[in-house]
Amino acid sequence: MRSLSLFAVALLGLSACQSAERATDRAAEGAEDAADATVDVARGAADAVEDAAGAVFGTVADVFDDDDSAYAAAVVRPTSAAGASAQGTVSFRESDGGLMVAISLSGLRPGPHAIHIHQNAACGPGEDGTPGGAAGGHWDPLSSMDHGAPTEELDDKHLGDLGNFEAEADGTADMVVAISPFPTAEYNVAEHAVMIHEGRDDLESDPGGDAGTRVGCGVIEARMP
Ligand SMILES: [Cu+2]
Repeated sequence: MRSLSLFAVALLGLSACQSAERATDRAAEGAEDAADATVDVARGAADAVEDAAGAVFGTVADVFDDDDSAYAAAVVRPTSAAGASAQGTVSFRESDGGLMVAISLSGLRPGPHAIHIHQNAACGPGEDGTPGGAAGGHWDPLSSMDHGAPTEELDDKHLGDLGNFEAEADGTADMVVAISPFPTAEYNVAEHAVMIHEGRDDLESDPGGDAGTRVGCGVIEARMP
């Protein structure tokens, strides 16, 4: 618990602001928040997931509790990229002819970020050490072999091309983006990875939209019946 509290303080301090000076000022505040967080963690200990660094994230079951219309969801954690701190949740709902993607993230550089579904249900480094590389390339079950905008026709984009979203000045993003067309009945997003990139997707460059480093990733799980 002690290492968890220290980690929580560091995390709260870092995400609260980018200036080291202000982070110091916030440390006392962060300690109080961390104490509260510790209580919450203790309550959720039965299903909490602890990573190698001792950080505790929510579970996909928690995401489904919060979003009862979601059919698939992922808990996003930072990749191994230096300075990566993107974390939160992404959930997926069906809509008429499309897909609704609910994004709730923090620890982001303010501004636009690419979000994609990558092929593999894995978030670790690639064989060459690339952060998030184990997720492979964009999910492309229709073999379009063509990167594009999420609003393009199915043969002009990968199904995993979810476009961009905007992070606020405080590094958070809470929004729902609509992807259409998207054949949700035929293609399930589960058992793939949702990837958050450091940069903006230019919506055309093959194969990845020139979106930069992979900074956050989560394996997408289906809701159990
Ligand atoms: Cu990507």
